Parts: sequence; C-alpha cells; structure tokens
Amino acid sequence: MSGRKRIWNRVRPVFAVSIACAASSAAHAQSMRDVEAIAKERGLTTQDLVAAAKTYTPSGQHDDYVMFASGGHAGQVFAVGLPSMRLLRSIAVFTPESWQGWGFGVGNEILEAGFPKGKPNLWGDAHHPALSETNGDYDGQFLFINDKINARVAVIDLRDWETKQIVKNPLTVSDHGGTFVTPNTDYIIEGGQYSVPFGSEYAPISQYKEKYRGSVTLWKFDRKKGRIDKSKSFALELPPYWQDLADAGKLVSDGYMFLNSLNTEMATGGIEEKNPPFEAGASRNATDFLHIINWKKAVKVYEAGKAEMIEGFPVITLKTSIDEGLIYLTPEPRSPHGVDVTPKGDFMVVSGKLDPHVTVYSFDKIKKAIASGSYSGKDDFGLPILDFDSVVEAQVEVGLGPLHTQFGPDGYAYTSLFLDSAIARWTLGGSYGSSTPEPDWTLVQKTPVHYNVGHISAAEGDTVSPDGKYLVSLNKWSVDRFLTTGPLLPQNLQLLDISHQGTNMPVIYDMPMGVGEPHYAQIIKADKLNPWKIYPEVGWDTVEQNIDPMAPKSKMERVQRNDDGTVDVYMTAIRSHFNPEHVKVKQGDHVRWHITNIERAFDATHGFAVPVYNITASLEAGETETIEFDADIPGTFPFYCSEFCSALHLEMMGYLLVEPE
Ligand code: K7E
Ligand code: CUA
Repeated sequence: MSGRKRIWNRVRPVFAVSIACAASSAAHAQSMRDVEAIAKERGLTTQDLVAAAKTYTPSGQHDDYVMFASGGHAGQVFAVGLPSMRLLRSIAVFTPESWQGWGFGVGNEILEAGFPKGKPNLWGDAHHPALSETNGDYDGQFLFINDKINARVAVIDLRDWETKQIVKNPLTVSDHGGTFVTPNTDYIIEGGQYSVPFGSEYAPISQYKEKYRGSVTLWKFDRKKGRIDKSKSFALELPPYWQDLADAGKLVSDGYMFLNSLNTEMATGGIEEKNPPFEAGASRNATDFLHIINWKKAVKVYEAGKAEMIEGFPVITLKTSIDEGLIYLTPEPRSPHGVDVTPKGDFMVVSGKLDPHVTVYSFDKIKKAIASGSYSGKDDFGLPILDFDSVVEAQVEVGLGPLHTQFGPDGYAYTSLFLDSAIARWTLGGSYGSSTPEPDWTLVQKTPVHYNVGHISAAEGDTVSPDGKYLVSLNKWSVDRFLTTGPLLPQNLQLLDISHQGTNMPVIYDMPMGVGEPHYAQIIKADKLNPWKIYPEVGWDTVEQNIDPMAPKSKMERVQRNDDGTVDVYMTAIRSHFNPEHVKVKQGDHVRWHITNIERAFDATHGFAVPVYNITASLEAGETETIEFDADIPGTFPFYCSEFCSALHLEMMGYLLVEPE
C-alpha cells in the first residue's frame, strides 16, 4: 500500500490530494482488517477469499457468460449467469410451468404438438441443449433441446427466451444423441437411444434383431422462420444398437457427424427369465461402434428421392446407406460415452466408461481409411468397419470413468471422470498452439469435484473458438456439500477457474440446483445475446413473433358475443387495472379471451389468473395472448393479476361471471 501511495504522491504533488489519499488508504486498511476478521470468524482461507473475489458480482454488475443448462426431468432449461452462478431464469419447455403460464393457457398448442401418439405428456427429460451456430461459433439466436423420454426436440427463440416449437420424432420413442447442430445450424441432429420397432409399434423382443431399429434424424432448421421444417427433414436407419451421443464435424470434418453407441451386443435383457441383465449383456464385448456418417452426402441422397417413407417420414434405409457409402463404423473401447469433436474438427474424442482412456480418432485417418476402401470387416447389417488402428491417433490415460470432453483455446481438453469424481486436463497433441508442450497427448492434471460428475461445460467449449476461463462441472451427487434437504438432495454445479495454464484449476463456486437434474449445459458469452427488453410492438403474438391483428387495443376493449355461441373477450392490462373488469358469459359458452399488456416500460409484466378454470398467464410488456376455454362451470370467479406490478396490484382484478343455463 505504501508503494502505491508514494507513486500517487509523486504524480499528484498536491497537499489536499495527499490527505484524501491517506484517508482513503486508511479506510482501505480498515476494510482489509474487516475482511480478515470476517474470514477468521467464518473459517475462510485465502483461497476462499480469492474464489469469492472471482465470483462475487455486485448489484447491477452483469455476468460475463450465460450458461443454458438442461433441466433434466424438470423438463425445462435454466439460464445461469457466470461467474456469479446466479439463476437468471427458467425457460418452460416440455413441462407446464405456472409462472410463465406454460400449459395453463400459454403455449398449449406447442405442448400438444409434441404429445407422443396423441397422449398428453406433461413432462420431459430435457437433456442436451444446443445453441445455434454460425460457422461453428455460437451466434446467440436460438437454443434447441431434446427430451429423452419421448424423443422430442424443442426450439427456443433467444429474442424472448421462449419455446416456439416442439416436434415429436415419428420413428423412435427415446433419444439421447440430440440436440447437436451442424456448423451453420442447417440441421439439428437427434440420435435415438433405446431401439424400438419404427414408430414404437409392437414387436416381441424375440424379434429384436429383425424388427427393432436405431435411427438418427436430421431436422432441417429454417432460421428465417425460426422453426424446424418437417417437410425437409429426414432420418437414417441404423442397426439396433443403442446409439448414444452425437456431435457434428466442423471445419475440416464439416459435413460429417459422429455417434457413439453401446449395446452393439444387441442384448435384450430379461433378468427375470434368468437372462443376463442389460448391464452385463450390453457390456460383454470389448468394443462398441463409433458411427461415422457423411450427412452432407445423406442430404443429397434424400433430395434425390432415395429415402423411403416409414411412419410418414423419409428414412434412408441401411441398404441405401451402404450402397451410397454414407455410414462407416469403427470400434470404440468398452461402454463408450460421448463423442466430442475438437475445435479444429480434426479429432474425435470418445470416452470409455469402463476404460481409463479417452480414445482420439483422427479425421484425416478416417478419410484415408474410407478412401482406401479396405475394411477390417462388416457388422451384422453389412456396414463397413474401419480398422481401429488405422484411424486412432492417440489414447490418453486420464482416469476412471471418463465421460465427456470439452475444450479450451490453448490446446487443452477437459474430460469429466465419473468414478474418480474429477476433471482431467490434458493436451491435444502438438498441433494446437505453442502454449502446450511438445506434440504429445498428456494428462496435465486432475482436479477433484464433488461428486460423480456427468457432463462438463467450458465457456464456448464445444465451438471452433473456445474461450477457456470457466468450466462448470455438473455433478450428479452433492452428498455433504450443502445442508441436508431430506433424502433428496440438490445437484451440485461447480464452477472451476481454468484460466491458468498448467496445474492450477480450482473450484471457485458451488451452486446447488434443487430442481430436476441438469444433464448438459452450454456457456455463451453474454454479449452475443441480444434479447428484447420489451416486445417490439404492442399487441405482439409471441408464437408468430409478429403483431397479432386480433390483439385488443386501448379503447377497443369489449366482450363480444358471436352468432355461433362463442364469446371473444378483448382485454387490455396496464398498471393497475384490466379492462373490462366484468366479463359476463353464459354457461356452455366457448370463450376466447384475448389480453394485451399495453405497457411499454422495461419489466412491466402482468399476470392473469382465473380460479377453477386452471388458467394462468404471464404477459410481458407488449404481449398478447389468447386463452380459450369452455365456460362449463357456472359461478363467480374473481380473476386477478398475479405479478406484484404496482402499489395497487391487489386491486388489479375483475370478475368472471358465468351465468347458469
Ligand atoms: Cu453423459 Cu444423458 Cu449427456 Cu448424462 S449423458 S452424463
Ligand atoms: Cu398487474 Cu399486478
């Protein structure tokens, strides 16, 4: 401190300034004593104080990154700021969410479009979020996420952070290899998981090999419309292995995609019939298959009309794929999990859950092996198998239970180790910049995490230009890290500082996540996101992202009875009243209730809630919603605004009067 004071005195030799300086320096010294006293009282180490300084974000100061984490069986997406690890928002996707009114009047048709076999399904197992990309880099426009339990894909528009579309996969009933985008978001990849007969139709399990099938679907994304275009989407038939995770090639490997798999044994379980259980049967072989698929060529084959319609959806059959040379296999070590393409697109990293290594495949070698046409064999379905030794670049021993790999900007890769409960940092050969040691593939260090890590996510860590800086470890168990919350404990999202090269990679924050089980997350630089502060115009239809011509406007509020016995309510909301306040209908009327929030102020959200009728909505400034219901229950129903919007918020109410027949 005295050093700094001396310099200040030298550059500003004014007596008054010196006094002020001395005073502030005294205050500073007092603050430091306070910090020391607090640290002592709370038992904090110097490292703890450094971690706090790295993550504490004062009021009004914004985070540098946003992490979009899947909500697991909460069926939602959670947006978390980094480095503060503050939960910023949940985004309702597959599961009704009452704050946003999702499924309670808002988004009902979007949810219904995803109902499998038309059956109302009101939850999802949200798995792998994927941010839209331009040239392999996140562009901040859209977010996609899959639902593993029912094989659905959702589209979220990052202008308003709301779900716009849910599509149900017509072929498979569970998916895991999604969502992953191609480098310009032309396609969203959705790989299946547990094989079923196409369309999830019935077939006895004894016909597994003949009737059951795997698949990978390429959903065409129309960026202009912000929607998946089902009419330009197609799938590839795959053997009934359990295709697992996927990744799209990029840069040198652009045009290809990679899926790992398990249960190439085609075990069918049946522990109750004294068969080996799945866990044994599906990990009998020493290797499974990495699927290498030329998706650009597949698009051409599809566009040439060579796909077959199955379950009303175009499918490139295995036979066509073999004839056209679309799919190649190569062995991957025991119970593989995850396939992650390096930033330059030159290597594919596969982990073996039961193998302490990550296996690194060279795309260059893969291309050469395909071109040479010399295969080490074919699988039971006739797919060519590339010789393992001819396509592998390296195997790096990283520790026990490797799962997922992410990347830094400096030639480092990071792999989660489930059994070790650790994150491994290792070097990606020598081709990645000068900061890494000589051309080698070496484990640099391991940092313990708590506990049972699944996915990890590094800042922009699966793009062509990873940022480094932060890595979040999504831990499945938290055990003793927090207060015990009964036998059901939160997940633990741990933030690691990876900005220092070499051996220092400390955990700097523990974030309990007491909602669902986040699986995977992607972390984007906050300044790439450019969300609306309010809807662009009053009367905004948030599905069409345009003005709703039917939107109620100020001075045109009314309750309109139509000849066909339906009733249209045209209502506006502004602090602190609805207009109209009396809505009188007759029992049996079909009611279309249109409401516009005509506010233009930042954050001026109103709620709309009706008792008994199971209706709730969140109306952001400018938003129009139409809520439809049958007024089948007569009575007196006070509706009200459910957001504490103003001093007279409690007065923001009205009566729905349903006159008995
Ligand atoms: Cu590894 Cu479902 Cu992405 Cu979990 S998956 S860990
Ligand atoms: Cu509007 Cu409370």
